[in-house]
Amino acid sequence: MKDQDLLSIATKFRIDGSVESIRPLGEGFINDTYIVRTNGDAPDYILQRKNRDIFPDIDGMMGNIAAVTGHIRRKVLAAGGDPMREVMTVVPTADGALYHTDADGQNWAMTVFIADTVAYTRADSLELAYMGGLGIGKFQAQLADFTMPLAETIKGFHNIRHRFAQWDATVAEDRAGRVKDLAQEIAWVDSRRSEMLDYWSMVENGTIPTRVTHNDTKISNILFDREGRVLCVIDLDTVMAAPVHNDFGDAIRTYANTGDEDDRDLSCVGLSMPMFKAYTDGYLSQQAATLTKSEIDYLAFSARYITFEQVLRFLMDYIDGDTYYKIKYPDHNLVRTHAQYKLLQSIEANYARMKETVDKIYAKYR
Ligand code: GN1
Ligand code: MG
Repeated sequence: MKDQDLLSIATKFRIDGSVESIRPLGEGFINDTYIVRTNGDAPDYILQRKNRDIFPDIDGMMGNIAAVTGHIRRKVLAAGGDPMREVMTVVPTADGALYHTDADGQNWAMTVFIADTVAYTRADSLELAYMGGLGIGKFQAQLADFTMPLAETIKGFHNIRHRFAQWDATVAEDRAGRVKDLAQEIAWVDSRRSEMLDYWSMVENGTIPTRVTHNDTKISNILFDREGRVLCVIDLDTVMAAPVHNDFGDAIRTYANTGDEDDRDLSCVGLSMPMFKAYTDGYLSQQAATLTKSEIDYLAFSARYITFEQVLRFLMDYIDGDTYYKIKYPDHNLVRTHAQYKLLQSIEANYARMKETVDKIYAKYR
């Protein structure tokens, strides 16, 4: 995108100061993100082009973000915290809208850049895993009394019944002609269908409640201050009503993996029990008082559920010819599939110990 175009988009928003530069930021798979630097004392800003294919309901998404950040802001103020640092601030356009649509029909949104923060691309210590759990636990706890509804930004995002329907259609269509070489990988998904649907049935029948969840809880979505304290959770695009398990399971999938999400060396990939324990400790330090028995009982299972779902999603995108996730090389989605499957196997092998760990930590906070 040309600098001049970016500048004209940035100035559609109610920003303080004048723009000095606009540069790309970060490595998200989905949106395009820029940092807008301003002169003098004015804050800097984050400008994001929201991916329209993935987030078609921009009104719903931005409405969710505004409602949730507004709710947290009131909590932060009541607790004597700093409302410009402990929650994201959405910057409206000059005419008061939550986003701007450019001449090409692209949707743009802006938030205040929070300065002097530390973010991590991977949780590489037990302290950090504990703090990450605390951060997501606190986020959920701040929203425990949020009045629904929230828009369902991505239909059926972590709904495995919906994912299996997409899966069946994608495998049947075989758009890229890749199914013939994937018998083993496809069996990984199909063989776990019933246990995954059994869990989801409990969400459908209300045994497992839904709450406000973030739905993308990797550590890079938490901002810390320089002293290592959690400031706030960012990337709220996928905030939705869902089981708390989505957030817990996705955090374990990313934090407690000893390797990378797309590791080619499968011997590096596996579940770290100490990291699992540390994250669970931080999380339950904030959420033990809120969660019901069914939520506690399926916390460990959620790591299986979300990691399985990620295997399915990466493989489905590979079968579909790589249309969803940005890839860096031709079989990237297949490499991701294998790495996540290795993690899934490791979680399955540790499952009994994971359940014991949850119960022990829960008992400590009750
Ligand atoms: C996507 O773009 P990013 O990194 O925030 C995806 C997540 C996946 C993740 C896998 C909206 O998140 O669900 O778990 O990639 N987000 C969406 O790395 O699909
Ligand atoms: Mg995200």
